[in-house]
Amino acid sequence: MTILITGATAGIGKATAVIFAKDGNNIIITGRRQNRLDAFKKELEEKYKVAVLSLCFDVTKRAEVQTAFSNLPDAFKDIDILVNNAGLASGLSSIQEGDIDDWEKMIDTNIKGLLYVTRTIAPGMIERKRGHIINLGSVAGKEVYPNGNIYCATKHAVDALNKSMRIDMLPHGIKVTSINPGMVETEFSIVRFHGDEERAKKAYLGLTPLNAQDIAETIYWTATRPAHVNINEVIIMPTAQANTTNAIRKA
Ligand code: NDP
Ligand code: 8X3
Repeated sequence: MTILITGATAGIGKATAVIFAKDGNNIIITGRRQNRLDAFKKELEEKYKVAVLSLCFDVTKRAEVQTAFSNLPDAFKDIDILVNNAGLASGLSSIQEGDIDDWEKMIDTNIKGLLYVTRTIAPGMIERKRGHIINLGSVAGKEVYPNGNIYCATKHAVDALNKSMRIDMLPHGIKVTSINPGMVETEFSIVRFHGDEERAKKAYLGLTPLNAQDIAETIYWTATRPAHVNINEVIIMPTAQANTTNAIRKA
């Protein structure tokens, strides 16, 4: 199979690429950081002897998305699985104090970026009557939490889009799944706090969060069910976190 994973330079996307590469699939990795893409492509090719295509582009730039997929080499043309993973939180502020640049970044990446990629890839799946779109939502797309406002709104949008895609893809036999994790320790909080690593660490203080591998395994599980089974959505939490506002932390 050919697996396209957006945002594969770090965290969940990177772990997902590894798990599918171990299985011998062709992998397309994307992200904005060329140096990371280059190193990761080499690592996957050498360790797992699979074909890897790296595409460096920003999912928020519509023209870049279209160009990136306009001329795929034959080995990568027939994308079987799209993992819409690229996404971020930027800032954690009340609605009255939030930075509008942060808001635009989240809306452009988590909603518009996901849409640009999906609009580009879905028609090929429909033509081939085969495919699976896996969207990274979040527990923040199921509930809200203090100061989470815009991030939560973008992930609620992903939740709605996931349900809509499921209906639109139904006649074409294309599977659609959303993965909705609670706290996962990746670069997510470092990005949310604009590079403040100390503040990012505090998000996970006193508890064991999920890790990228936990989510990659869940994505892989949904992608490897029999043809007649579609997992519509998964909510996956650390054992120490019940929902967005209740977590147990050791002193
Ligand atoms: P990371 O910050 O570790 O990874 C995010 C990835 O997204 C990177 O590869 C980054 O690549 C890519 N990315 C971000 N913005 C863009 C962009 N504009 N264009 C292209 N690629 C982009 O975070 P996670 O792995 O934790 O997050 C992955 C997904 O999981 C996100 O959608 C996130 O919302 C979701 N999620 C995360 C949770 C968590 O607690 N960590 C919980 C629930 C959901 P690059 O910077 O190279 O462009
Ligand atoms: C990330 C989970 O609760 O930190 O989507 O926003 S949370």
